[in-house]
Amino acid sequence: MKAKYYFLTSALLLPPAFSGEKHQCDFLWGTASSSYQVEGGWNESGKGPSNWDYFTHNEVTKYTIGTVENGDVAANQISRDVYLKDIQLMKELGVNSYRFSISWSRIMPDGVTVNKKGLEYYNQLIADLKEANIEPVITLYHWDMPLALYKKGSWSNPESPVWFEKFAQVIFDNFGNKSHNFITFNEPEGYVFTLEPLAANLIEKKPDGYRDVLSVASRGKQAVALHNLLIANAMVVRNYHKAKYDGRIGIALNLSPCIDNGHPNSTTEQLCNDLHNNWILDALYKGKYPDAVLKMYQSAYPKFKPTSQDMQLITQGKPDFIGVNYYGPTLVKHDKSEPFEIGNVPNPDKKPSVNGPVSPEALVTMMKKIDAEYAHPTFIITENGAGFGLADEQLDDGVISDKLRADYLKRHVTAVMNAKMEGLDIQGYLFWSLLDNFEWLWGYKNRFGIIGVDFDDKNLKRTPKLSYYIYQKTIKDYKKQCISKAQK
Ligand code: GCO
Repeated sequence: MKAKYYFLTSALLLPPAFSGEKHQCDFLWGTASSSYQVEGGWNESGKGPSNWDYFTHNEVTKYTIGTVENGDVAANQISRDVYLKDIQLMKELGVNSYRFSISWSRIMPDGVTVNKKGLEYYNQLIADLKEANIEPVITLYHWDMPLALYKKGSWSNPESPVWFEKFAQVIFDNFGNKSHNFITFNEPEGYVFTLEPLAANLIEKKPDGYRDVLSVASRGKQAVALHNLLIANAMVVRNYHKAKYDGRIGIALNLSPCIDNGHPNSTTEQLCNDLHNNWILDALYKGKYPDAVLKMYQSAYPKFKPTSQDMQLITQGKPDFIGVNYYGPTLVKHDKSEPFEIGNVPNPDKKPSVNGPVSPEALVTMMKKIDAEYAHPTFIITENGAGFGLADEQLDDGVISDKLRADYLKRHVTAVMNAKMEGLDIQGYLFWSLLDNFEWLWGYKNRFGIIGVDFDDKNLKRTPKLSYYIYQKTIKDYKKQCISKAQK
């Protein structure tokens, strides 16, 4: 990059603000992505249609951002020529891992039959990453499933755990020995309770589609779907462990601590945390759902009757690590007119990010609480990132000058590494995301990449941003201070 940037941003480039003990070199430094958001090739390599092809081809983004957008091409990583250049950029960045997800409908186009060409694509991608000394961190489910299965009711269908178990088995049979890190599900709470029902409501033109998904009636019904998903999680974790692969398997959770600044520890704050964060953590680590929320769901939807055998299975299939997807805290206040009487407090930041207020401190406080409450789990930060809008994406002398994202990244890495030095078992930091990509209901409008993608250019030109260089320097500095296992 241009020398000018080193000069201008010297404050951001100061060595990381920790001088504690050395940490182990096998820490995962990386970036994260997902199949539908970056691959494109929606009907290539024998891929079948997915739920997301269905949502976007039914113009779901028209109802959210006013334009019709989709992941048909996205960042075109289905092309080996294209992704090899991205891998080169990863190499130069200095990362040692890359989180991506496998498109279920590329592997099983109709939800049943295995598509060899789909397997070949991922086999090659894994080989190319490893050739570059980049460890693949493989997510099995980042929200896209074969349309045939979605049409059968998605996770609400009691057969869904078996569908997923079969898919996971194909992945383990083919790639179980090729990666040391697997993730079963990405952000099941946010997806099952909110995003998928919202997408469905929007394309069905349901009046009040937004408010509906927040209601206790909708959430009670979706609790059944999430329960099935947690059973699927347990079955797949168990199978992975039984086969004794040389690796670990975790789950990536959307974790955002609810904070009621006006009334710390209020019932509003507690309820919000139980709804969004503790619902899954309690099920996994305590074999039960938070009582108050369970009662609300059951009174709204009496068919939701988790059995004690189910809960036992869920807690026996504990993940080897918690993947923390953290963007910012959720600020709340009591408000009688809102569902669950939880009102949202607007983001108070002067230059707000679209995914909540910037607070590395809240991440550390949350992880310390989880550490104490759930028997010291291993953590990997599986997503952390920010998008501050177009003002933070302007080209300046060949580099996209995303100062706010660069600052966000730097502050979060510092906080995470300090928390690690203080004793939390944190084994990786994966930034969301390497590239600008298809941001679900918000299309290409919201950008999160440390590398810009020009979606108007036929070659989808990549341009590293300031945050890319800041991350590069940060990783380099931490690597200088690490100690290999043998030395310990
Ligand atoms: C999520 C997903 C990602 C998003 C990212 C930025 O959290 O929504 O895991 O797919 O793109 O979080 O919003």
